[in-house]
Amino acid sequence: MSKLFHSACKAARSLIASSSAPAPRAASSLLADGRNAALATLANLGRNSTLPAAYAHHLHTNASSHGYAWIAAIPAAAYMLQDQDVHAAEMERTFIAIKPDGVQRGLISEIVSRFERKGYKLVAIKLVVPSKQFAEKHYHDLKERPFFSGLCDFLSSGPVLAMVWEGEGVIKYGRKLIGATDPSKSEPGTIRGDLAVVVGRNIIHGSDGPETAKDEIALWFQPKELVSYTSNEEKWIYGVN
Ligand code: IDP
Ligand code: MG
Repeated sequence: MSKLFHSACKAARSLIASSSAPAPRAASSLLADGRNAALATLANLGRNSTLPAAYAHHLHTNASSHGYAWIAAIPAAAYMLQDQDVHAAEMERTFIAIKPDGVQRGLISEIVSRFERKGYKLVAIKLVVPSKQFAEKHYHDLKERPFFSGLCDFLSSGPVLAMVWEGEGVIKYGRKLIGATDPSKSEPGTIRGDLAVVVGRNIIHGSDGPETAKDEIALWFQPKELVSYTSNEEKWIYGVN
């Protein structure tokens, strides 16, 4: 039920963003997903003049018999979509850092712009020089590797641009934007593929999964440094058809 509710919220947001709602699908798929529920809800709110009255009527006469009394909550959900915290809460976040080599080479704007242009949202950013102990915490899972000490020396050798980016699938796709660990094997078009040559100077770090993302964000940022806000572009970046 919460899945349906979630997708109804998304559909409602998309419909609010567009000036003309799409025509509804066949009545047989009524209530098959949250999108149709959201369409009917908006008809109820008088926002959608193109929805046939019979369609909305069908929804109402069937709602309680199918155990969909929760649908009454959707107008409230549509209203809540205006609340930036509600929206921010449903989005994935990842930790991205430009290492000292990337900062020194003047690649900050190039790298930030690749995440921005993709459609991800920057929710935290700061320039820091981490201590070696901090670098060792960050790379704790590599402590058995022969390059561990040199890697931590390097990360703590100068300014690092620490960031948190937010968006649907940002953890996995962020890694795609970054490219393979060894730049000699990274695809052209990726950050490391285009801008780096050797593994010891691969200019950028990105969390490799949901757990590491959570841990790394908590290591580098205090909760109050993470800024939840609604970007005006979101209604053009996200939507359902
Ligand atoms: P990742 O940065 O792509 O997640 P990891 O395997 O987590 O790659 O390694 C962390 C960092 O350690 C790499 O980004 C790279 O800077 C460094 N590193 C990885 N493998 C080697 C190596 O074989 N020699 C030297 N440094 C390495
Ligand atoms: Mg890693």
